[in-house]
Amino acid sequence: MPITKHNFIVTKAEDIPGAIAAAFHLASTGRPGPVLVDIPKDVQNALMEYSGPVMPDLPGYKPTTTPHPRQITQAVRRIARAERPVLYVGGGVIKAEASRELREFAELTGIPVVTTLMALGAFPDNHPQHMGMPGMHGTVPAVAALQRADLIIAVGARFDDRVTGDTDTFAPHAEVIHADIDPAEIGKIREVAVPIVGDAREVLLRLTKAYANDAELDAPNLGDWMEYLGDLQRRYPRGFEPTSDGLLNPQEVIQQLSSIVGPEAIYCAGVGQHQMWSAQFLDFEHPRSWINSGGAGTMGYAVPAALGAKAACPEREVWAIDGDGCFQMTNQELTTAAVEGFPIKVAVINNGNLGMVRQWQTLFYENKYSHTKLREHDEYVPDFVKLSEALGCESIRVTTAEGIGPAIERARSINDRPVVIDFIVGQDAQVWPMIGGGASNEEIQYALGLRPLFDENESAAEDPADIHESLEEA
Ligand SMILES: Cc1ncc(C[n+]2csc(CCOP(=O)(O)OP(=O)(O)O)c2C)c(N)n1
Ligand SMILES: [Mg+2]
Repeated sequence: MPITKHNFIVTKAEDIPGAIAAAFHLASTGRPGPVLVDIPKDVQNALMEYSGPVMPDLPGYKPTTTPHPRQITQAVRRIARAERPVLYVGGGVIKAEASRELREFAELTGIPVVTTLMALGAFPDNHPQHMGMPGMHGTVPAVAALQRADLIIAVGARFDDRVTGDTDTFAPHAEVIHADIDPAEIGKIREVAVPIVGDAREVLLRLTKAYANDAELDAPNLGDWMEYLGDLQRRYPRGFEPTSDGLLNPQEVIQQLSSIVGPEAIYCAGVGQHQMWSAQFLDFEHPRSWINSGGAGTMGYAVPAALGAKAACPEREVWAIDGDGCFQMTNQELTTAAVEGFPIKVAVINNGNLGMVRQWQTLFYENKYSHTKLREHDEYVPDFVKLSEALGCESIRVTTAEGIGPAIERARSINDRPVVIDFIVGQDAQVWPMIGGGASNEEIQYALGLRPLFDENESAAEDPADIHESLEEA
């Protein structure tokens, strides 16, 4: 039960059709989730009469998709009064196919948007109201938008600890409107002023309508707020420090991949630094172009996910961006990709380490690198190029910055089999910004030892030149 949305054991063959119909219905409606149907061997072997199709029979299961009108009215009233509102958008917006409705509501009200790891692509990265991803490796403006907000409008998001950091100091001045299709999420982590149970698309549609039709409501005046956040965007842009070992910058690999391949592709990631750099350095414009396991933290997810994406969308270019640790968990699936004809591309960000764990060892465990090293410098064991060839793929190794672009172009030109690129990158590159585990969002570091000041009074004091100087020192 704890790892499925629902599960059944079928004890009579006649019950199989009903159980399967119910399983698909449960898995794909309300808050989607996995359903297990356990069919024992004797039931599998039994004979039965089938007269389908069968409708699911689930009298107790009625997810609420239409939000209550009173909650919508209360929400828009609060939104109109807010001075520092923020839309905190989670993966539910993508599941509900609500990107267009999100954009309409955001543009009608002018409210800034933050999108979680699961929601990347729900709102275009290049939109001026987009502050980026909040949380442990989020942008400074996105974190500040939540911390300094007076109203958080959470849609399809669950106040995950990777977003809130220490909950006692999370968004201390904010009232919360929380919309989710799963009532169990509402108020679970954070006290809520206006709970809204409903499908994210329905909620956003109705918020937009209610807002536009209420003659008493003006658009909120957000000039100062947007200026404040815009200033943070200018002072804390996306960037990275060069590696200390002279090897490739992993961020540069991902940045180039994004600029060459573009936002029409589907990108899948494993878990670790490469996943966070992908979240940060890929430019997302559309929903359903980013697939990752989020809070489940499923290492080895990228290759199978890419296979699934390619099977579902054969006309789209599909890239797995994988870590060398994750890749060793599921690379054997490439045989299936090769044999069954799914020409996915895999970019292995090979830092020779369980890099995310190494990062914590560097920052919090006095450089005690225990059990994180996966290979010696310069020794390609396992050799991912040979391994991928053996699995039926074309493969390329890249060790220099000049090699990045041509390798990506070559991978794109091969469509009769999967392609693996083994990017040998530096082992000490770190994911910045960072908020330490369990720390307050106020403690965000932009780079090693560099704490941005995102209070109104402090913000004017800092100059971008100083930041770059401290970055170089760091
Ligand atoms: C099965 C499993 N074991 C351990 C972890 C903890 N973990 C999170 S990221 C990570 C390192 C992943 O290494 P790699 O795939 O090389 O990615 P990198 O961080 O180096 O980019 C580990 C061990 C996990 N999420 N899942
Ligand atoms: Mg690694």
